[in-house]
Amino acid sequence: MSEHARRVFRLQNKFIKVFNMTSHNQELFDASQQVIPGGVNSPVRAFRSVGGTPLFFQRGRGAYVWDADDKRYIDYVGSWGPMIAGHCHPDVVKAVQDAAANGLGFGAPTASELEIAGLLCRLLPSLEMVRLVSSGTEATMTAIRLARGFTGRSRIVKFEGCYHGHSDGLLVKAGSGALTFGQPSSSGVPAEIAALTTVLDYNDAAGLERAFAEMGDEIAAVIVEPVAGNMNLVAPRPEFLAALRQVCTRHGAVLILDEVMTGFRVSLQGAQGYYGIKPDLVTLGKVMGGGLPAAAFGGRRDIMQCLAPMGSVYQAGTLSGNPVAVAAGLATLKLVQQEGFYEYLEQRAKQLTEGLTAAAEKYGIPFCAQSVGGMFGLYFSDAIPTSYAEVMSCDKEAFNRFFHAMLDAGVYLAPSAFEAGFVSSAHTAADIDETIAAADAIFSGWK
Ligand code: HOZ
Repeated sequence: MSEHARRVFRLQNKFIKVFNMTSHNQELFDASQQVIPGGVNSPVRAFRSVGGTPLFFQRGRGAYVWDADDKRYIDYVGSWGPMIAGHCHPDVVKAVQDAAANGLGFGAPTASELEIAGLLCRLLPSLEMVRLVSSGTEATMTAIRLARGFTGRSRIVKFEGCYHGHSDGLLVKAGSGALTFGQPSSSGVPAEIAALTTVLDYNDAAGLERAFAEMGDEIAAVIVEPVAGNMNLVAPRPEFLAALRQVCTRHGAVLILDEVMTGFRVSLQGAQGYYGIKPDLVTLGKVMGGGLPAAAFGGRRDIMQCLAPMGSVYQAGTLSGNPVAVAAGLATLKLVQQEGFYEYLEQRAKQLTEGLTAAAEKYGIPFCAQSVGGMFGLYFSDAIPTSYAEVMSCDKEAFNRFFHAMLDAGVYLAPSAFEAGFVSSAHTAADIDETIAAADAIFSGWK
């Protein structure tokens, strides 16, 4: 256990007596549950879906993380996406240190905000203007408000199993933790707010057309994960993406691509570049913050100009554009622009998914996997799911067993069957081979 973790634990132990515990993870979890609801600050981290004790991490380096017992894991969560260059990349750490030495925050404009805004607009052609915020939730929440302000309409459309952060109107039939715990619609969301959200089936172009035929003139925006990554990974059908663009244009609705997960993850131009779809608004987070809290939304100039102080749609934030977070983002965005970065990432992700699939096949286990750029999905199923319903019919218990066996073998996968996985440029071919060998050993004894 690190000195810091030890200090925290000693502090907690002033109030709580824990007997006969051998795992420091368990000790920390027991103590945490006394002062943090569920012992965690974000629900999926509690391991409720897979069972067992969550790991408390003390450090990370490259493709590896170490838990409170000092056990090393090959990490396929990468802080849920941001660690695209691996943990503690020296360039990112140096940029953060330099920025911190100049001031942790001003609540006033800085030149680095201009630099990252300009870079985002250059890298993503659909961004004519961009505003920085601190989290993906803030980005999506504000993009929705902006679309409503711009169109003067109230209704929004989302897709079952897609997760766009935890603002009220978006926590309706949501993915990620909401799905993991079987409560895809949160209590505390007023029915009147939820009623303004129409939920459709992901990848169902005909359903989308029908909804627009019925109420197209009420719809302010359609928000979608261009690759769904919060109900495991579901890749978009090309006709679905094309229909999204067509109906939004036809009916004057704002198409919001939620690229918090896919932005700078599936390609340098995100999913919009990967699939060739032009959104009206885009939300970004994760990679663009390099592991620190930076996120953004942006898009068409005529829409973005509706934002205060130019327009009447309000949004603000003390930490928006925080210089230390922006420095981490800029350093990370510099790394991903290096020649061959995404080819390497894609190769590692493919090596992993193909290797795991081949291992399972050897023992006749119904398992498949796929990747898009640097993100991947694993499914205990005969076929790769293309819809929410198909994801739900995968064998969740098999995933949970696999998850724990991999954890024992030193491989850290997302602790839920409903989350995508991530590789980084720090993962070597040898790391992936080690992961596949661990899975092979597990599958060889699978009953
Ligand atoms: N919403 C994240 C998974 N898609 C989980 C975030 C976290 O627990 O850090």
